[in-house]
Amino acid sequence: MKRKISLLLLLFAFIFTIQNFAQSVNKERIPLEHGAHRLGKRTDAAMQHWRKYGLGQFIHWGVYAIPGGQWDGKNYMGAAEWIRSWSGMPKQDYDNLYKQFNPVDFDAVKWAKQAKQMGAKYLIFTTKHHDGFCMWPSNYTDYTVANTPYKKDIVKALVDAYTAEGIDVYLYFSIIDWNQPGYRSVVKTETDKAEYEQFKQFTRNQLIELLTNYPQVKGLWFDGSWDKAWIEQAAWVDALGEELRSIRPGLIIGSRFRADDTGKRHVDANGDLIDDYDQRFERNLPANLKEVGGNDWECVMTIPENQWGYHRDWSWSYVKTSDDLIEMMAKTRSLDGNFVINFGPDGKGNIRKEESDIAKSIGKWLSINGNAVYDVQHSLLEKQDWGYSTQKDHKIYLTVFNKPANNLVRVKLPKSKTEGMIYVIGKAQFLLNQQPARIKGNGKPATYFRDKFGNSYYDIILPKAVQKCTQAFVIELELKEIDKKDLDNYQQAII
Ligand code: FHN
Repeated sequence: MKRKISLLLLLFAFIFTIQNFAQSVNKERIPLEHGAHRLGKRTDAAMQHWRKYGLGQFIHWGVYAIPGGQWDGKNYMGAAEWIRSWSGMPKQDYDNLYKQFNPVDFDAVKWAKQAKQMGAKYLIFTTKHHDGFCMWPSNYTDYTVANTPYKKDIVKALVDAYTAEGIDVYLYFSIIDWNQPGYRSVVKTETDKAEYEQFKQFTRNQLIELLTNYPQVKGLWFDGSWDKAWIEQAAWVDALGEELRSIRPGLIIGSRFRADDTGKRHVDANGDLIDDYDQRFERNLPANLKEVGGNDWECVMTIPENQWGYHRDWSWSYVKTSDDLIEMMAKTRSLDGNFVINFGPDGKGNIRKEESDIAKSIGKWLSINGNAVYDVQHSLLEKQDWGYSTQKDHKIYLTVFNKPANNLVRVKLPKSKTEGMIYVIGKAQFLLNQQPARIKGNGKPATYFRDKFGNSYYDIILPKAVQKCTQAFVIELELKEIDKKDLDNYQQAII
């Protein structure tokens, strides 16, 4: 019997070893020439600055703003900037829209001032969407703003106005171009191949042109790079990326530009992020830091369900409120990302009232609570039911989105990493207006306690003024690491 058990154990040990060996072989890195060119985050000044932004503004604007999702009496429920490809609108009608493009109300300075008031630190602007219409006077096609009744360079106006307000500018550029004869989503024949080569050169020329014309831009924001034809050009696209970076040192490019040698996008076949930050979280937020995978990342978000360009009719989908967006922004920041809110101005150049109201309301909230959003990272605290937390040095910002019904915010403190030390709150205050208010807790102290598992907590009783708050509010804490024996002195430290 004993012998049988020993043999069985030996067999298990053998299977275990083989499994481990197989796993370690699998873990071997796949040699890639065009995968990630760096492991871990970029550490240069440009990228460190990008990390501090917190909030950005996206603007989708082009000739699709003229129909605004409606044509010939019909409402097209899909994304308004795609109307050219929905069955119903004749392509010829769409391709002639530019002859009517005359946004007489467009005022770049007004937009930039509004973005600043909202608290945006960067702009992403659609220089060219999938329809191929260029918002700048490109030398490489006639399908540009220069040939509209408006004539003027919109990209220049925006780059100048936003830069003047201290808002960094990034240029959105679609790889898909429905207007170019050489464009293909798939290359099948020799003719396709030859024409696609011309399209590649055209794309390269336009990108170099954009970087040359607008030297202030900080980065390029690519879209439509999911085409099989583009994915197959990994080596060429990689070289183009290098060329663009050499034209503008510090240039920031997200993970939507190029695929690796095996066709993988965003992260390469070894699981490493391609280029500077992860763009996968469009209209979605990661659940936790694990999903973020230690990468820089950004979430671009629409206000209605899925409309980027101007759509006249927002009645058929849920329209996010400023509170929805504030919660998403707080969550994004607690997970080390940047949050970007999309605006879709109309064909005349007006920003719709709903968007302006949101900009105002977010701006008001940020003017009080901006410390919790700008230049912060995820905090030492674990995720807790009341909301989200961020940190800068020893300051921790709690964005309380779910105000507890008992008006008591219980903060679970992190475990100190230093032997014999413990974290306590040295000071806490509510950011209720421009002048932070010290916590007075209705005369009751906020109390510290430890549970039987050794976890420590602070219970913060909300003062009357905060109890009345109908929006998310922020509590600023200052954490101190102290010796356990000194704990008694800190029991009432936040009063
Ligand atoms: O197809 C586009 C869409 O119209 C919009 O521009 C968004 C913005 O991120 N990008 C594509 C969809 O992922």
